[in-house]
Amino acid sequence: MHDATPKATTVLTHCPYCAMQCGMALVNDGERWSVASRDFPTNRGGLCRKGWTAAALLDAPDRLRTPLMRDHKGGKLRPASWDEALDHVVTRLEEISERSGPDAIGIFGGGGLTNEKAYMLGKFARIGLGTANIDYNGRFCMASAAAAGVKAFGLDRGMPFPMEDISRTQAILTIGGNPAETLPVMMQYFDAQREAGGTLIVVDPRRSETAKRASLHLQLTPGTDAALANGLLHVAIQHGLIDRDFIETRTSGFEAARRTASRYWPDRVERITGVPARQIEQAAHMIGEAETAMLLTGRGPEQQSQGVNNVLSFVNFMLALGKAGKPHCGYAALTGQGNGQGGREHGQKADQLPGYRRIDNPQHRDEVAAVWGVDPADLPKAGLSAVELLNALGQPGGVEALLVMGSNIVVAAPDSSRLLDRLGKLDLLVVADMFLSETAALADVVLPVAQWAEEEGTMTNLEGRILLRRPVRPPPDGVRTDNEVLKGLADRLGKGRYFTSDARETFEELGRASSGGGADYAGVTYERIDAEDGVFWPCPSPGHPGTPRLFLDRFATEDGKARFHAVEHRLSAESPDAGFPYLLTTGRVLQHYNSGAQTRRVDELRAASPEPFVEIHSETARTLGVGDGDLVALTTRRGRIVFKARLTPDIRFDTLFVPFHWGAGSVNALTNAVFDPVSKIPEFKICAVRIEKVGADAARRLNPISNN
Ligand SMILES: Nc1nc2c(c(=O)[nH]1)N[C@H]1C(S)=C(S)[C@@H](COP(=O)(O)OP(=O)(O)OC[C@H]3O[C@@H](n4cnc5c(=O)[nH]c(N)nc54)[C@H](O)[C@@H]3O)O[C@H]1N2
Ligand SMILES: Nc1nc2c(c(=O)[nH]1)N[C@H]1C(S)=C(S)[C@@H](COP(=O)(O)OP(=O)(O)OC[C@H]3O[C@@H](n4cnc5c(=O)[nH]c(N)nc54)[C@H](O)[C@@H]3O)O[C@H]1N2
Ligand code: SF4
Ligand SMILES: [Mo]
Repeated sequence: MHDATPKATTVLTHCPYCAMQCGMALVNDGERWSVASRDFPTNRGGLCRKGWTAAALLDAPDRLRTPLMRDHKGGKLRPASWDEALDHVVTRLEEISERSGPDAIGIFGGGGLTNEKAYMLGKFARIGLGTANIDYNGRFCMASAAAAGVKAFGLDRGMPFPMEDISRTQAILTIGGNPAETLPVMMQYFDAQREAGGTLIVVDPRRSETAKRASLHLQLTPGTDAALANGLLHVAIQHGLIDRDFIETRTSGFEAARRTASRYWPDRVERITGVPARQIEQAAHMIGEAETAMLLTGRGPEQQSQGVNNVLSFVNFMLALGKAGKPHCGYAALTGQGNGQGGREHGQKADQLPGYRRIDNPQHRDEVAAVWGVDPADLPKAGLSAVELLNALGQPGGVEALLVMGSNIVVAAPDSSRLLDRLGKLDLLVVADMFLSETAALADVVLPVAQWAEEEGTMTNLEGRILLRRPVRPPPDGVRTDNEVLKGLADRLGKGRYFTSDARETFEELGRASSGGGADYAGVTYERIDAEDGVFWPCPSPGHPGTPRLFLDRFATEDGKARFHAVEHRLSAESPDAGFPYLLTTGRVLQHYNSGAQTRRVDELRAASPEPFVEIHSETARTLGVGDGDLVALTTRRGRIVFKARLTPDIRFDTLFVPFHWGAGSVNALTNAVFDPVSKIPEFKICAVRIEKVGADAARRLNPISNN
């Protein structure tokens, strides 16, 4: 442990960033906060570079400390008092609601919010404002995996087993996930698995940091995941690797999946995916012959217009092998955001009420209305999903006011130039953030809120383990918590009696509201979380131990069986053509987190990774006359942005990769907002693109969002 001076204060809490939610200690030496290691069962003392440097956020010089307002469109943001800002917001919201109905008000939440905030935000939308239109950035993130999990297993918990099980499985199949950069501290379990003789197969168009550690890397063409999965299933059936007993007793729907897979023989799959037939056979055998095996998916296959089907097709393969619902076997989606798991359970989704209840289910409506003390008939219906909501901004009959809490949509949403236009047409944009993010900078009203270590609250990590974040200090003067903001608005709307800003009270209420639902928190208290190093849901009563492992006896479907789904390979929305001959895919680097609003404010991270770039294969670059560090313009049907070229042998010849963490030159000016019909996730991972070398002048003209 840390050798703190006697005067030092130490607070045990968790990292502000990803779904690992690594345990950390924050130490104050009397002057500044710094991060120290904490032995917690998930990260076991480990932190990645983002975690180690997180304390810099607390002292960030450009931290917002007062509400800001604009007196008229196009005017400058000026400081305002909380009363002035909240009064103004409520006056405008009431006008808009009166004129156009409550659904003209939209709310956009985030998977980084604590459970208490996500829950309150959903409640605020439904009974504070009466709007149906609330959704959140998890729609960009876990939506496909979640929908597939419900379809196949009847319940979506990203990882249905504790993370440590990864080290105990013989074979791992990772599809389009790069945990070596995105969940770095988890790699200790992969390393232990490999040291115990296990194998790792990685499916990714790039030889990512994770793929570099793999026993086998299948470097597929972006957007061909379902073809590859069908190919694996085809081989498994042909070569007698499947588990007939498991299929018979624990699954349904195999026959249709088998028929579909019969058309995906390895040579054909090689032609579609670019993965050699021999490697497909090898992979099927490595997983099929292992005693135990796991499937892990990241955003690669999920953030596609076929995202749900892509996941289902790989789940088919695992089910056929009997590698699910058994110890050290199963499917996990690698959840992304800090509270990406809890944030998708408690009602900030357009179609959802707390505890994974559905807003279109009469019984679920009754149950939640009873806890809230309202008439179920007064609860709105399902609203617009994230992309649909953003598409409706400023449109006739659409959404006229938007409250954003926990997302930097200008950087993170697809087809962002179109979004910028529509944001400009809103009557009212309100953003709650601790920094003047690119989105906050466009707002009519900016509300400065507390950071992660300045308030209490729970987060549910990627294993479904509920954790407690402890404050190290109260928020600075002039700053309020998100739930104080919601309470302040609710008071002014005459709905204050339904709301509290107290985190513990909120968590108790959440426990009641989730009771009996799929994600049941009723038996969890802050004290238990503290004493037990986290509690796994479902935990329906105080005496219940929590549920580290799901599905061991039965799946959560009505008949207890997991379901196969016959899935065909379909083309993504755009394929390369003469005008746009390459595939553009997007993702992450280790040093930055999501839109970068936080990590770009940490000097060490900014120095380590200062600007956006495009990864291009060295051979492709050579044919284009592009050298390492040259400026290139990428053009898609939606926009044109200049990047620095980074030459690498580790990407396919036909594919370009750009991380999305920067405001200036956000790659999302290029991405396609088309979405999956079931999950409504946008196709961040695939569009057609042209690349050409340009000079420095062009760079200045072509990047629309100013730097931040
Ligand atoms: N350092 C860091 N860590 C993070 C985050 C961060 O921003 N930075 N964000 C967090 C969040 S919110 C999330 S959701 C997770 C995301 O975690 P990951 O899913 O691991 O991250 P990505 O980089 O988005 O995508 C993973 C891989 O998908 C590959 N890929 C691209 N197209 C395809 C395709 O068509 N098929 C397949 N199979 N693969 C493809 C990419 O090459 C990339 O290596 O990370 C979390 N952790
Ligand atoms: N091209 C491309 N685009 C992508 C992706 C991709 O792979 N490619 N991935 C998508 C995915 S998976 C995700 S999750 C999104 C993430 O992208 P965003 O939704 O932008 O998420 P963050 O950057 O984490 O932004 C959170 C914002 O909320 C603020 N914030 C943090 N904590 C709190 C809090 O407690 N309260 C309030 N009020 N504010 C807070 C931060 O300062 C920041 O401004 O991006 C999506 N966009
Ligand atoms: S792995 Fe995630 S939670 Fe852990 S230190 Fe890094 S960013 Fe923080
Ligand atoms: Mo995400």
